[in-house]
Amino acid sequence: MEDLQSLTRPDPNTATDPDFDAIIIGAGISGLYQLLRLRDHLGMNVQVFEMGSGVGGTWYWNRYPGARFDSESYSYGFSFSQELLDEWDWTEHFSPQPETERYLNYVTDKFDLRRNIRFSAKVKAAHYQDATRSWKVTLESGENFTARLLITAVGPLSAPTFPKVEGRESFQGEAYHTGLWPKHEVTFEGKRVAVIGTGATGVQAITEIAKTAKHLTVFQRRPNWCKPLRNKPISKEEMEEIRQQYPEIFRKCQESATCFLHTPDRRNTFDVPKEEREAFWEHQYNEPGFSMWVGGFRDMMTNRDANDEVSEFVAKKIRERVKDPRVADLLIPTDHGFGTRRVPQESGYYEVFNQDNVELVSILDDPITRITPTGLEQADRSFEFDMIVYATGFDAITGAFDRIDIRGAGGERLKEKWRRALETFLGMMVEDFPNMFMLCGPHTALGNIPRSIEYAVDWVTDAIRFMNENGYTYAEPTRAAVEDWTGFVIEGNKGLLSSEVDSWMTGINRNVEGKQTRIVARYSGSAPVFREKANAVAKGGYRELTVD
Ligand code: NA7
Repeated sequence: MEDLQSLTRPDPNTATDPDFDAIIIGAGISGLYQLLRLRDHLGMNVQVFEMGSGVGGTWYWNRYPGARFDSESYSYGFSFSQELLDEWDWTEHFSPQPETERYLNYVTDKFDLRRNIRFSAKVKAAHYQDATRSWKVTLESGENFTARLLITAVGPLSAPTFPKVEGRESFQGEAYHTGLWPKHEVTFEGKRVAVIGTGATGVQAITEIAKTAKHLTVFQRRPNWCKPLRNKPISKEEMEEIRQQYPEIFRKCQESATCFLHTPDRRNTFDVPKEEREAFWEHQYNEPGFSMWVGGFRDMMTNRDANDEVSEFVAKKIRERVKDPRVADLLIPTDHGFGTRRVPQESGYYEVFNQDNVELVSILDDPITRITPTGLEQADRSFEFDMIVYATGFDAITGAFDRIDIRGAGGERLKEKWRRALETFLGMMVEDFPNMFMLCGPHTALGNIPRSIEYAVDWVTDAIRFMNENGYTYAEPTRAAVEDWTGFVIEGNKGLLSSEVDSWMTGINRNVEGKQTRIVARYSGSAPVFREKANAVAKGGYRELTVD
């Protein structure tokens, strides 16, 4: 509160009302729910700008073959509406992209959200204006809009990146990035296809493309530890049973550290006799979903020897499943342990490499040097393709923010500020960026993402209600609050094996300038602790914010 004297108050003679109470960027899961809460619960005038031509965010853009949930469908959907839970039937334990996109459209229509969303409206810039205490938002089209509040719902994995390789534009065949997959049908029959990238996306796409492509060449830089997804259809009867269990399902998600249905085993690895732990992993390997990743022994992510053991268990599985031992060796990670990067979930991925129409090419020591009009080249080998699929990931967490010219009070760009030091308050607010709230921002709880989103949206809504009820037109986190939270997040990362590994989770993307050094971009503490801390802020009357 000590800064109040220096705050600029809007000049009543010149200040005009902003066009909207709030502008939300993005109509994915977080943007949709935030719109509903602000419009229907707080009665605000809200506008959403969405760059896609439909709703869904991740589930709109990632329509590549094989795209599906890695979370159990019924733990992933919205929980806020009993009516919605009663009406919607999931047909698979891990919903495929088309069904999820249908679901999000259903939600949009059920709650009449479409009328406040402008599609194909890409936000180019958002500048805070001191004089009016409002945000000026500029679209690619050049149109400008103003709002008291800016809410970013841009997603943590929504800025696709391509390899920095010469000649990409020269390729004459079909070329697709998985995160920008076209709406028209793409077929692989009779085609020679290349897939570059073997992350969670690549693993799903490769398994599907291998079914019909004439020939598939997989270019792998570093392999990941994958675990069987074990998806199954959900019958009508089973869905009825699941519906009865919804309160229990959401309670479990609330209590779990990562908001998934799975929770770590309370035992440490070496407290369990060898035979028993092998049996435990065998059981987990056969369980659906993230059982083995987030449900492992509690020291799996902190004790190197423990992690080595579970890694060796999974390596053994890979060797059993891949016939050619040389190929199996290439598919087994050697630079990181199981679970220290995102674990892709697969449905027959390893068996793909036993097929005659599939070749695995390691580009770790022999990178792609050039894309040519007809294919691509390594130093001593050239390939011809009809199609190249880039499963090369995203400029994660801060990338979508970096792509918009967001400037706070004083005019500094958020990208520059975060380049100096990535600091936030609860991952939801940033110092010097008044009246801006972030959903799925850096340093916030993620995990099973819709669970975290619902919480974050409710928290933001309560903070805005507090502003409205008190007539505040200004809210910004204090320096002390930002330092506390950022320090807490950094501290929580210490000792985790995942913090020692290059991945999007540690802020690395070699295709993006300035993203070559590991940073603490994610909150890796538990979601219940996150909520406890965020709840305390609300309960305490938002003393961590400067308001006026
Ligand atoms: P990821 O997990 O970041 O994977 C990207 C993959 O692309 C990974 O195998 C990369 O190899 C590879 N890659 C990236 N750039 C290159 C270049 N230049 N050359 C060769 N290979 C490259 O992204 P996904 O889309 O799979 O998944 C993102 C998240 O979405 C996922 O974790 C889920 O949470 C949902 P690398 O490993 O860097 O050596």
